[in-house]
Amino acid sequence: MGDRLFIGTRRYSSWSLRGWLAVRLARLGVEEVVIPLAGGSTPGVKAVSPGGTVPYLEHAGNKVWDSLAIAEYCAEQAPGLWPDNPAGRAHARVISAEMHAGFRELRMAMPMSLFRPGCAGQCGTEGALADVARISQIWRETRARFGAGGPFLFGAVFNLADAMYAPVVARLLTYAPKLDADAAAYCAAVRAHPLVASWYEDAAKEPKDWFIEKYETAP
Ligand SMILES: N[C@@H](CCC(=O)N[C@@H](CS)C(=O)NCC(=O)O)C(=O)O
Repeated sequence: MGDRLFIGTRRYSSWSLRGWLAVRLARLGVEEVVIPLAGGSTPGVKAVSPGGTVPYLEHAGNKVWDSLAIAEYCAEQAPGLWPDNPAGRAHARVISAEMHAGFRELRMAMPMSLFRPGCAGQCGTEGALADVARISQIWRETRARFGAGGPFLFGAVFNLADAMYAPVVARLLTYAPKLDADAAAYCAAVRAHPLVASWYEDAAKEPKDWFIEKYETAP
C-alpha cells in the first residue's frame, strides 16, 4: 500500500491543516486523501484511522494518527522543522503542546470555517477572548525572544510551531476579534505563506455537497 495522508474537509478541518502542513514542510511524498467530514463521527474517518480522527498518516509502514505526533514524525524525516537550538526547540514544543491541549473555548466558539460569511466581530465569548489574549501573548513573547529576521514565530522560517497555530490564525481571520498590531501582522504573514495560501485555494474548490450548513451561515 502506498504512503497516504488522510485529511478532512479543508474548509473545516483544523487538525488536518496542522498535519498537512507538517507533511508538506517535510516534503513527504504521500497521496492526499480527503474525507468529507460529517461534523463528528464520520464513518469514512472511522473506517481508516485507528484513532477515528484525521489527520492520519501512513508512511513507510508507520501509522500516525494525531497532528502533534505527525509533526514530531515529520521532524525526524526532515531537518529544520523545529528550531536548531535547544532553547528554541523547547519553546517551540511547549507552545505547540499548549495549543494541542488547550484553547478549548476558542475552538468551541469559533470553529474553523475558512469562508463562513457574516462572522466579523461575532462569537467573541469571554472564554474565547481570554484564549485570544493568551495566544497573542504567546506569539508576542515568542517573536520577541526568537523571531528576529522574519515574520514567523521563530523568524524567517515557517516551522512546526507556526503549523500548529495556522488554524488559530484561520479562525481569527474568519471571526475577526480585536487583535493587537503584532498579532494581526503575524496572522497576515501566516495567511500569505505559500502552503497556507495553497490550502485556502484547494478549500475554495471543494464541492458544495461537502458543506456543513451550520458552518456556512452567519453565526
Ligand atoms: N488530537 C487529534 C484531534 C483530531 C480531530 O479531532 N480531528 C477531527 C477533524 S478536525 C476529526 O477527525 N473528527 C472526527 C470526525 O469529524 O469524524 C489531533 O491532534 O490530530
